[in-house]
Amino acid sequence: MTNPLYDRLFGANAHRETPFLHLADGTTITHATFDRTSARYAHALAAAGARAGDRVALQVAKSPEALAIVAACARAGLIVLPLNPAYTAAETEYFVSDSGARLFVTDPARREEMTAAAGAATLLTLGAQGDGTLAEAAADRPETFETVPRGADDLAAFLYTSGTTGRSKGAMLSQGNLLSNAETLAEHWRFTEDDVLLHALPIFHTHGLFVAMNVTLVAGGAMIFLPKFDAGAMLDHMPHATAMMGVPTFYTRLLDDACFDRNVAGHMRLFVSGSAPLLAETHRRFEARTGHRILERYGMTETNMNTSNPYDGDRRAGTVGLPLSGVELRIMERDAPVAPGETGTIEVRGPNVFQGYWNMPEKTAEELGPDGWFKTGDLGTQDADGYVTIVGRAKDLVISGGYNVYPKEIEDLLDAQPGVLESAVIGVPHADFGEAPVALLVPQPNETPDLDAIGDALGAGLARYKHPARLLVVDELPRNTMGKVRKAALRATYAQLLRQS
Ligand code: MCA
Ligand code: AMP
Repeated sequence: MTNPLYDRLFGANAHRETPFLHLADGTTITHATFDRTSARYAHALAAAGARAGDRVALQVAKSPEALAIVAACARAGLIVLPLNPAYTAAETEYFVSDSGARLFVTDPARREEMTAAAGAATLLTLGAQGDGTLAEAAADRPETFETVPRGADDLAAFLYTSGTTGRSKGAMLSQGNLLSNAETLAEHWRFTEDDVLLHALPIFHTHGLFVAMNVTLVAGGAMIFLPKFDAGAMLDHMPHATAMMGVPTFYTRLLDDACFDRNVAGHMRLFVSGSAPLLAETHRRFEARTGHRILERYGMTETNMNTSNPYDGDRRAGTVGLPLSGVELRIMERDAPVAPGETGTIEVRGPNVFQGYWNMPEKTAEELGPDGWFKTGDLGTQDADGYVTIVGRAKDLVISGGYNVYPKEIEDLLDAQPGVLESAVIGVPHADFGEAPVALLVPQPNETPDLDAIGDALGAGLARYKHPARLLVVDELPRNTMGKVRKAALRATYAQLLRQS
């Protein structure tokens, strides 16, 4: 093999005249057509100046062309850096400049807005309909491409993950990281070429891109590729699918639809949940409604997937299952493993664990030990049977609808607003998104913060999903003897705040 990731995921399917993508408009794209498209994009990326090892920042709508660019990066030895299109220009600028991206691909409608964010990168565009300068540049290129040789240790992707303190960190994932996990999961979850995955996740995170797409490709299967989650569309397409991967919000929204029943789910063989905690109650309601037991798994941007409930064995509600084959997991307390059933921080080691944070050797050393153990920042237990349960997070993080929201990023912005002395952002239970951020503001003495103006400042600076569901003015923040804000106490105080939403 000259390029393990391309060869195994894409090259191995290039001869298949069978469907790879079924689109919402009824069109089907075969594996063979997809491979020819990715060859054209690989030529276009090379013509735009990208060379092996360069970063390509990809902030585009979910489309077959976007996936073809991901494949093009693999075959051209480029490092793909997927970015959420919801990011503001201010957020985007950091990722493009920090990664030193050679190319930055954004939506044609945002070309002007993103010119400054592009910095030294060449700005190209790709629209949801396959329009834009990159699509034009790819249109007449050859449909074969000489694969650029790569090895398992060469980098394939950067995914930025915000830090609980400081700047967002670029997690460097190698070809071997992505491929080993995709192969393990495809086997564990019994994917075959007959599978049709109902795909409604975004493609700028591990879940939608490296789990859903790569597992399908390892098996040579197909995806019903929908632009986003919409319960009605899911119900329409599910009878033609065999598997679905989703965040817990997908499952609660499906259950909220009275038309969702055993018949709709009758053709399905597997429902996978992850990215955020699935309530045991949702698991039970889902089984009662459909007869299916959701298979919950646990992963991270830095590690891909770590654990999974078994395919054949007992899928235990409220647990994330057992360590995947090849993945070691331990629960630690003050540098020593705890007894079975005791709580500690979860550490993992294996071929899935990333190569470190881009240009941040100190941050890397803090979290990834020289012996290969990675500190996840999640708190968990492991029972005598090996089942892992996540009981909390040592890191200050809110997960809203499967998206990570880092309180520190919002607090920094709030603290800089006129009239604000200090702030604290906490995650509060939310019926639809699992949890949602809420901000508590302490005013400067004798001042009244202008909440509308603060809302506008948040809008300009932060993607919509990071906006606090409520801005509350309080007299003071509770602190411990070290002076640290007692967020657990705040979470308890405001636990019912969003219950009605
Ligand atoms: C949308 N909004 C949100 C969220 N999504 N607000 C908070 N949290 C969110 N997750 C905003 C919209 O901008 C909109 O604002 C309003 O909420 C209502 O939008 P709605 O149409 O209801 O939302 P949606 O577009 O249907 O999206 C909800 C969603 C989506 C389907 C849950 O957020 C989603 O697909 N989440 C999946 C995220 C994911 O893939 N995570 C994996 C990363 P307005 O009304 O103002 O317009 S984690 C990962 O990869 C690790 C490794 C792992 O383990 O998997
Ligand atoms: P990210 O940094 O976006 O990759 O998010 C990873 C984090 O999502 C993990 O560290 C966990 O806190 C959380 N997570 C992922 N899967 C699960 C799950 N099944 N249950 C609970 N939390 C999860």
